[in-house]
Formats: sequence, C-alpha cells, structure tokens
Amino acid sequence: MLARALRKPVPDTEPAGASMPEPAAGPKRCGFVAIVGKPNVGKSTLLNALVGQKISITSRKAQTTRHRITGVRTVGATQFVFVDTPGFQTRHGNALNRSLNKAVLGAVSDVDVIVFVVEAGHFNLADAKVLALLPAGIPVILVANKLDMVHRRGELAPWLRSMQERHPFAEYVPMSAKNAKDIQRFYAIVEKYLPEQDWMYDPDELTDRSERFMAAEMVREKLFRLTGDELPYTSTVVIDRFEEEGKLRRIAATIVVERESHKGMVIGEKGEKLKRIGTEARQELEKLWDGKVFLELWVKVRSGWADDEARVRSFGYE
Ligand SMILES: Nc1nc2c(ncn2[C@@H]2O[C@H](COP(=O)(O)OP(=O)(O)OP(=O)(O)O)[C@@H](O)[C@H]2O)c(=O)[nH]1
Ligand SMILES: [Mg+2]
Repeated sequence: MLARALRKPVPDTEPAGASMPEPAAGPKRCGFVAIVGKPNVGKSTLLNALVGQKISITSRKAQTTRHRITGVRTVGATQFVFVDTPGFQTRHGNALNRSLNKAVLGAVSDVDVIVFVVEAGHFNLADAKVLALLPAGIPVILVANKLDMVHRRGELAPWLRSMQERHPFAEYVPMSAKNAKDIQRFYAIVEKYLPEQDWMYDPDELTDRSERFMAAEMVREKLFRLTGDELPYTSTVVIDRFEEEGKLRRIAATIVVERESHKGMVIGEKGEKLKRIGTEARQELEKLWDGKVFLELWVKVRSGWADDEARVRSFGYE
C-alpha cells in the first residue's frame, strides 16, 4: 500500500541542504540513486539531509536501518529518488542479516547511479566487501563522509588516490552529511547521472513508505538511542493499531524483545524508559505529520525471532 504523501520540508524543521537555490529549469530529469555502504558510515543521515526531512532513522550504533527506504527530492527540473539501504552485514549469517543483505542487493540492481559511502580516510575489509558486490555498468560515486572527523587533512589526498586504485569511481566526494553546503553541492554532482525523463513522484511526496512504517521506525530509533548496546539488534517493533481521527493519529505498538531480562531494560525503573521512548517517538511523528499523535507502547518477549525465517518475514522483513 502506498502511503499518503508526507509533509513537504518546512523552514523551521528542515535539516541541512533543504534551502538550496533552485537552479534554472532545463529538461526534466528523474532517476534512482542507491546509497550503500557498511553499517554506521552515515547513509541514512545523508538520505535525510538530501530529502530535507527525517524519514530514515539514524543512531550511533551499527545496524540501524533494516529496510530499503525511498526518499524523494525535487530540485529545479530534477527529481532525485534516493534509496537508503541497510549497512551490508558481513558477520552473522542469521535470517535477519540475510534479509538485510537481500535488501541491499535488490536496491542496487536497477538504479541510475550508486552512492558508495565510506568514512573519509578509512577503508577496510567490510567496505571492500560492499564494493565487490556492486554491479558493473552502473556509475559509482564515492562519498568520503564524516570529513569533519578528519583532523589531518593533508593525509586525505593520498588516501583518495589510493581509492582510485580500488575502483574507477565516477566521482570522488569528500564531504560531511551534516554540512549544509556539502549537501547543496551534492545535488549538482549526482544530477548529471540521471536520465532525461518525466518525474515519477508528485514533488510533494517525500517517501513511498506508509505512516504505519514510519511510526514503527521512530519507536525503533528511540529504542536504539535510549537503551544499552546489546538490546537493539534483537528487538523489533510491530504496529498493532493505527487509526486516524481528523488530524489525530492513535497508534498502539509492541516492542518485541528476545528475553525476559531485555523486557526490564526497555521498561526501566517504574516504567521510566518506556515512557521516554514513547514521548520522544511521539514528538518526532508529530513533527513529521504536523498533527497530534497518541502513542501507546507495549513490550513482549518472543525469543529467537531474528533466527527464524518465518518470524522475520512476519515482522515485515523481506
Ligand atoms: N561527525 C559526523 N558524524 C556523522 C556524519 N554523518 C553521519 N554521522 C553519524 O554517524 C552515525 C551513523 O549514522 P547513520 O546515518 O545512522 O549511519 P548508517 O550508515 O545509516 O548506519 P546503518 O543504518 O546502521 O548501516 C550517527 O551517529 C550519525 O550522527 C558526518 O558527516 N559527520
Ligand atoms: Mg542507516
């Protein structure tokens, strides 16, 4: 089911990049831009900045994104359809990770250009494994992200040269996804790889994901951000009820954890943690939809779900 269009970016909430000047209109262009890379390099942060609204959740922990997420941005005559993907998993081969990798491979097979994200100055085996997967014949733009974290800028030039030997990238772009100017420049870099053709989406549309999906994701982001390290990887969120009454949305969701002890971590002392997860998720959703949200959260134990193919599918993973 296609979602109703989400709100357009508005000036007071827009992240970096949303206020770029519109270039002179040429022929209409539209195309798909896949964003790939190992976990935690900043793919979703980049997508959100490019789209101008937070539609893909982010955190400082790896394995935040679990689905392919499409974000649309129309700038002048060009419509960019960005596709965020899960960080490619090279370690555990459980059902969840197999599903995540399938999402990555599915996303890159049929796009006009691939944005391969690494951390500036770093390239290891996990990066190499992602690079090796990319199909031949599609141009690949190298984004050396988190440039703000590189303190010895002089070392970057030789590193970029070494990257030339790894792959004939179409472009080399050292940048920071959190820098508005870098985001502005990035549209022009990507634009030339998109074909001249009609737009596929209404320019007001931000994503093809449903509001139910966005609700589950925002709860999962708060779970990631507000709980300890081990918990997020073995938890998921299911929407039990989603009702709209005018501008109000009533949502009931269940956080599914693997162990009884995890349940306690999510709920916290006197329910404090669960309350905070709910409040922060609700605030994000109200900002996204520009309307009031009632959010009710439950916690349930289902052991072994991430190892169980059928259950992984039943929780919405392909
Ligand atoms: N300093 C700095 N941090 C960044 C930048 N881009 C992203 N980050 C941070 O890097 C962390 C990971 O960002 P995400 O966007 O969630 O990374 P991801 O690649 O989508 O991660 P997965 O979905 O887990 O694969 C977050 O804490 C971001 O705030 C950047 O340009 N500079
Ligand atoms: Mg991500």
